[in-house]
Amino acid sequence: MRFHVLTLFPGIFQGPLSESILSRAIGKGLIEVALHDIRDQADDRHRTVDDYPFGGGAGMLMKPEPLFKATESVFESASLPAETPVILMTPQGRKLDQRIVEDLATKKDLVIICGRYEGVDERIREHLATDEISIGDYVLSGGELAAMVLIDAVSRLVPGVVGSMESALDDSHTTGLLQHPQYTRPAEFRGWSVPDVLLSGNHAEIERWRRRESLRRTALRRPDMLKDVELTEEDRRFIQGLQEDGTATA
Ligand code: 6GU
Repeated sequence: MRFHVLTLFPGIFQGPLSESILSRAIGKGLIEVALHDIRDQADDRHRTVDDYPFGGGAGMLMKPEPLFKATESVFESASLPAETPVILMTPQGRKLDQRIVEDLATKKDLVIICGRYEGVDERIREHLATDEISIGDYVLSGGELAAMVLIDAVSRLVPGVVGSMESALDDSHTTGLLQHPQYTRPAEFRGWSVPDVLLSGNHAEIERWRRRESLRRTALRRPDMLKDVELTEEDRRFIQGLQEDGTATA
């Protein structure tokens, strides 16, 4: 999987890409992150990449010419097929979720444009980007951190990036439910004990407990998620019981 990132601040990516899982994935050749400085495509003496909005108003906008040139140059030099997604990172985009991440993980290449938060010339949206993505309802100084979030989430789904031991399969959001509570040693810490069932060795009971705790936590913290998840009759009865005895609000 190759990510082609167009940014005014390539340095922002160095830290996250040089540590832990992503660094290893790059080392193993499972993912590639090519950083392109948009400023390299500015053609005036001052290497201008932004300008004032027509009609007035606060903030500067990204100019179209350097971004179009930078994108076209990436398509050409990497021989990208025309259908390669060009994603503009912007707070106005559709909100990223695991479903979108799973879809993007099926692509061979992604071109990612990091907008600055004041905005971009509308022609970039209309005639260059094929998709616009936001990572949530808050404002960042630029699209770089959002792009890094996207790259991390997508990379985890590339085969081999996350080891089978740390498998992404039962992560919160992959199952559609929040993850159940987890414990490690010691079995008692400052008087707080690990639930007995987890020490019981009874795997069927442990799975049942985990499912219920996932349901409980999701019902309590993210009830909106329950409508999109497949529930068994037993799941439904459990949730019903939570609502009746008030445990879900405890
Ligand atoms: Cl993609 N960009 C900016 N600037 N702010 C954001 C965002 C993106 N997603 C959430 N907030």
